[in-house]
Amino acid sequence: MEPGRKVEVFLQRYYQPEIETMDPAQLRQLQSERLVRQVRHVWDNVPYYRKKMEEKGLTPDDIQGLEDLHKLPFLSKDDLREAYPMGLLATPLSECVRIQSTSGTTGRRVVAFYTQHDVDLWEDCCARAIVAAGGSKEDVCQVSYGYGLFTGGAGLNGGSHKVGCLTLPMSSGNTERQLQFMMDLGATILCCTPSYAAYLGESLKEKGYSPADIPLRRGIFGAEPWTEEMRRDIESTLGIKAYDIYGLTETSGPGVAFECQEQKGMHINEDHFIAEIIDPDTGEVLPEGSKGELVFTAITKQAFPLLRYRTKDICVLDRTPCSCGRTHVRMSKPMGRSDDMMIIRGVNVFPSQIESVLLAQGYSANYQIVVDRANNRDSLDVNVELAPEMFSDTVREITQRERSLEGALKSMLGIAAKVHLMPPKSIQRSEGKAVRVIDKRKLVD
Ligand code: DLL
Repeated sequence: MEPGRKVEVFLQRYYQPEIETMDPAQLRQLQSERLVRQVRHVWDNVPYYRKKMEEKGLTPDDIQGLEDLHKLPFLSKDDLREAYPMGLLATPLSECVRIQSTSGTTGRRVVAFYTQHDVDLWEDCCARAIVAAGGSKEDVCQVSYGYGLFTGGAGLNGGSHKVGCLTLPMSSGNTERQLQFMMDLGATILCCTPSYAAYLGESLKEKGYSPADIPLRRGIFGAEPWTEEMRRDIESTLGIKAYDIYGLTETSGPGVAFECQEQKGMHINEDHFIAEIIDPDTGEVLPEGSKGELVFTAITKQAFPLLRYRTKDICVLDRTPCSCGRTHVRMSKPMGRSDDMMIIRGVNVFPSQIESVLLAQGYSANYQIVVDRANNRDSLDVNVELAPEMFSDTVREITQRERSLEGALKSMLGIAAKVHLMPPKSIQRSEGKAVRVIDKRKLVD
């Protein structure tokens, strides 16, 4: 156990035990029935989807169960753009009670619609995640994901209510007040992005507090990639156990998958989502255990039910039994997105590879990757912040540190990177999803 981490007590094992531990054959049967019903629902109500099925020569009768899933066409972000804003809506607008949306820096935003039934099921998924992390009605749950259009705040807020936690709807930002409320109101669970958790940990230390001074016991972090090294870092600075949670706006938001206390991947809520892994280049469905792009079919959503939606997240599914007793399949941490992968001098580079080298060498996750191109040659620069105690090093020591990091990066990536060590606090902190890659080649194209 990390120093400063408090003792863990699990008062409740599951939020919906009958579903979370359902016999796998029964679960497949449930998925089949729901799939058949959902295909009929989109066929009847979404002309856009009906056309896509017709183009493949399909009618709902061709989908009799899970074994026919592969026949359905994929949906991608391009379809969402084309059908924006309401072309994929499957219920009358008057049945919808909510929208949420992505932060979408490029292209059109994704707008997802929810009926009250959809909100309920989504909150159940988030409640499962909170209970799996050891949460119960005895907890005070500080939700520091952004509220508003982003799904993080709304989803965890709803889940926390369902579990019966006292919910602190902090939203992101105002770090001073976050720490004050955490202490004054006795927050035991923190929900936010891992980069904001790291920032809160850093601010706590700066204020002269130790992990033992705060009541927090667990964190539920997601919405962006984070490495095991970053998990250990956050766990020790906040004195908690940190759990991963995954989801995307298109499928409702957080809670599509979550970690249990075993932390051997995230259980996908398979009664609501069917997961497949495909080859991102050919679209071919890959055998279980293969690494590829995750595809989801939402089988219970009413208003915005995407079928075979390509997430672009690259991961592996694992069906080996989990000792927590949950029977739902587990997904690995996304190893990056197929559209996150940078090709630098012909080599595939994922930001997560760079992050694990930095954290393994004792640096924090405050870094920025800058890719550029001059004279037809790609350059890779990594700006890394020094911890205050390293900053006093001599120029020679700093240069040595830079060379050592460059060596480690070269052996991880197979290509050379230039490292620049920067003064403490020189890289902007993130209150939501961190922006760690600046690809100037893309800005020019
Ligand atoms: O980030 C939903 C969410 C909110 C998940 C709070 C977890 C907690 P979007 O903004 O639509 O939705 O972004 C979805 O974020 O396709 C992944 O690439 C990435 N992502 C989400 N969770 C994780 C995670 C929310 N645990 C996109 N690890 C997804 C790595 C994640 N990447």
